[in-house]
Amino acid sequence: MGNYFSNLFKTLFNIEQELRILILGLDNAGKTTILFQLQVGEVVTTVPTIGFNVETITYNNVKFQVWDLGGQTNLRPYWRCYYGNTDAIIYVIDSTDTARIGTAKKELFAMLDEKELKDAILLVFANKQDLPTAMKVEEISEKLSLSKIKNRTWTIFKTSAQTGEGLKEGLNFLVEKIKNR
Ligand SMILES: Nc1nc2c(ncn2[C@@H]2O[C@H](COP(=O)(O)OP(=O)(O)O)[C@@H](O)[C@H]2O)c(=O)[nH]1
Ligand SMILES: [Mg+2]
Repeated sequence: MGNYFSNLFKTLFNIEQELRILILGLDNAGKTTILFQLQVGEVVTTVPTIGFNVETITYNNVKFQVWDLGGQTNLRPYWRCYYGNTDAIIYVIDSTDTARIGTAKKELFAMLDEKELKDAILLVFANKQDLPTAMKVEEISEKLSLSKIKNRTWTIFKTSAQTGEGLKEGLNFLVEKIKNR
């Protein structure tokens, strides 16, 4: 799988411009697993003094940054340090977490409200689709009210960070949209 993504990245992200992609979602959604599944570079974890982890991988001109949403709302202002020039947000949902889908929605719309993220493409990953209790992608779409998102390119993919399902398709979508901007 590692090689596979490396090759994919070579062809997909072989673009001149710098790209910044945020991978966000509640804790336990599968963000770190996705990062490792991509295996395109070393994952560097930094803990800013204020106390939330930011994981970063860089592949050529593409930089992915990951942190957990939810939890302490007083950290929110510090997240802004990472928003600048964001091309895309990959929003990861634990499809088995029916209890927190409402929180996931609230956090998503709070992010989309951020002025600096207004031009970012949104890619939602309905993750953990390999598990039998996973909600279907349509249900997640509905519970997140994705159809209410206007003035932004967005889509939702079913994924499994475990098997790799859907990750390639998702990244393909991103690259196509970014190229056509
Ligand atoms: N079955 C299954 N487990 C997953 C998947 N993605 C992540 N996990 C598991 O869910 C837990 C949380 O994943 P992690 O990547 O740490 O979530 P994060 O908090 O969003 O970074 C770990 O035990 C992962 O192995 C998936 O697609 N399928
Ligand atoms: Mg993590």
